Amino acid sequence: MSTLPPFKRPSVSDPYLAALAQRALIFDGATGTNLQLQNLTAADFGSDDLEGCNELLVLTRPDAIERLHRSFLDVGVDVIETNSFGSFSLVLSEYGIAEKAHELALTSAQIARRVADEYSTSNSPKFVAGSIGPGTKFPTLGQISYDELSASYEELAYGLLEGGVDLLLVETMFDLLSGKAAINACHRAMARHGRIVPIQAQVTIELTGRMLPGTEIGSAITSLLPLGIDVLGLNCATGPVEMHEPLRQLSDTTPVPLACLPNAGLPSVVDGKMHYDLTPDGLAEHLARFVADYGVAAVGGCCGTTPEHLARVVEEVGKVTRAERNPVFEPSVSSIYSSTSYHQDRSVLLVGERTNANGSKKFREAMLDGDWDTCVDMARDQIKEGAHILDVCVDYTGADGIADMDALMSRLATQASVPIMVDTTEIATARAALTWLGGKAILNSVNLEEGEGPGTRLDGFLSLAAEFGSAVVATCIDEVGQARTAEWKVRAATNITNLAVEKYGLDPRDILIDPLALPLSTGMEESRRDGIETLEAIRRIKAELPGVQTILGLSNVSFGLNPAARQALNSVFLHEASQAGLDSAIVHASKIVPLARIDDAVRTTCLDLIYDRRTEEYDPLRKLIDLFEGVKVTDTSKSNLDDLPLRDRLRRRIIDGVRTGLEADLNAAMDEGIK
Ligand code: THG
Repeated sequence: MSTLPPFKRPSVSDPYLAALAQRALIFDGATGTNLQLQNLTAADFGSDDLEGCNELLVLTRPDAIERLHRSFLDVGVDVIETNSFGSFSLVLSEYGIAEKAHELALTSAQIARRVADEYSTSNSPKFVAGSIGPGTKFPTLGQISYDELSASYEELAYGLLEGGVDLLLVETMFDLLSGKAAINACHRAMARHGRIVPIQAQVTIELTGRMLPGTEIGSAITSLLPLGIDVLGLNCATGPVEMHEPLRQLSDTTPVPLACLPNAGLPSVVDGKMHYDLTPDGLAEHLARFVADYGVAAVGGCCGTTPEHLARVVEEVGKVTRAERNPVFEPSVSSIYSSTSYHQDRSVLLVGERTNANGSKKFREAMLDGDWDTCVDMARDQIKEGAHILDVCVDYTGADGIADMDALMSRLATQASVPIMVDTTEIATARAALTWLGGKAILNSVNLEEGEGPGTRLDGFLSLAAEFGSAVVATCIDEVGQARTAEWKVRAATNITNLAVEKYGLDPRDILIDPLALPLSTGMEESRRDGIETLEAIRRIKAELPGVQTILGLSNVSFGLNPAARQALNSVFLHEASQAGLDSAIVHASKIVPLARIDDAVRTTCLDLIYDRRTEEYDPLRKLIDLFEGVKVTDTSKSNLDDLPLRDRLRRRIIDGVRTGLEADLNAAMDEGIK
């Protein structure tokens, strides 16, 4: 699938968004519940096999769908939804009618448009929301690929646009990756059709307070907003009572209008049918409070809500004043589970470096062997050791980056609880990773080496970042080469930031500038000032480029020294960089030692090396090498599982989900008869 050009946004005078800015808009209620009330039979669907495929009714019983729309418009709702929740090939193929996708989408929109226009007046315009449901498959779990799913949604979005909808409603999303596939399908359909309408995205929070895979609402906010949506909200799964907490969070943090369409309470099964028992009064009371307390902009009903419910909602919401919201947005990245702020109190944001085919022999060998369990274990170990994010690199000469990324990300998508930094020089490898990650990832990295413009890596990477809502690391390299002075680093950083923001629509807070930590260990004259220039660049970038983040691949500074010396120099350099304003660093987290634990003589020597304080008779590099001659590192942070008794070892492996060695331990335990 081709990469998306930077998406276009609806104009400021878009009628739906303009109305939403003025007053709370009321959406209609349930489709399924109310169609059931019309007592349709198999004949209405055309055949027994197709019974229950409500989407088909726009062709077989358009009058029933019209009646449904009228029943809600008659009680005064502002927005009706097209009967197209599952009108895309993936869902329709379950009924053997995939080929009808376009016709169903188009017709559903045409019917809703015609009825809405009949009720529309200049004082009270009626809007048509083109409904795009999630389908039944989880891309995050690998049940369907991102690309296949997105292509299927695109057909639906295109038909809805042709039929004249006012907005595209990506609703009932239980998997963030489906949400991304649907939102990008909308952008592509709009680009093809030539008409831009608002996108309203609604996720579904279960009784657990999370989306089905365990996704927190904060993760949805972080991951979906950068894709270019105009309204964010919740619908389905629970009644309004359970929505207070997620709505409060949305209200406090989300810088776009909010929507909320609950069910008529929690469902129960009565006489073999779904039953919802929240009364019209109950629903109306909660929705009016959502508007008055949380400043929700659009409300309506989902499963179990009838025209009687919506009649009361129209009345009660009409009586309240919508709260002013002052959301405070926290720039973050996200895993499929939870969101991680770039801002870490009293610390830098730590990015684990070990899951890198070039940076770790163990990881590389596991990857080349297809031993993915070991790769995943290495990811988890780093999280335990304090990594807030994982840098993942599979680039290795002779290996198949796309296949390796696929294999690894299909696992890490659900088995890594922290956000992923995708470290690759290849656009296709980066894309393979992003099509697995429902959360918000970071692309590492882009630079100006090939310049800008179509066909450059910069263009490829920044287009991907815009499409998938990722953050990016931008390294200070331009057409001349690696920037070596602070002045040059700042210039490269400024150029790339301006491009990313102006041409690709990235938020400056999602740009992590890497001024490049170069080895201080070479002893070569031209690299002596690298530390000074890098620290100065961090200071200037933070001062001159408001909002942008800074990052370093810390371990580079000590390449070639012995491991104990590396640990000391890395730790001292990190401290200096952090003082200069560094926000994040790619590190081996357990190898960073607090300054207080570093011997004074060692610390002074490291500082002298970093700040190039040489004299005729004193070379800090020489001294550092001498100080660590024969010294070994002791890694105290990691308890060695193999040293534990079998029973404790098994317990740890099971609790921590460490597969490696589990089978052998289980066999040993069975042999020994442990119960
Ligand atoms: N900037 C950005 N990204 C980067 C870097 C950077 N990604 C890669 C690298 N630099 C940061 N990652 C590492 C990972 C490992 C090591 C150094 C940097 C490392 N590894 C040991 C070695 O090679 O000696 C471990 C060996 C092993 O265990 O086998 O030093 O600068 N944006």
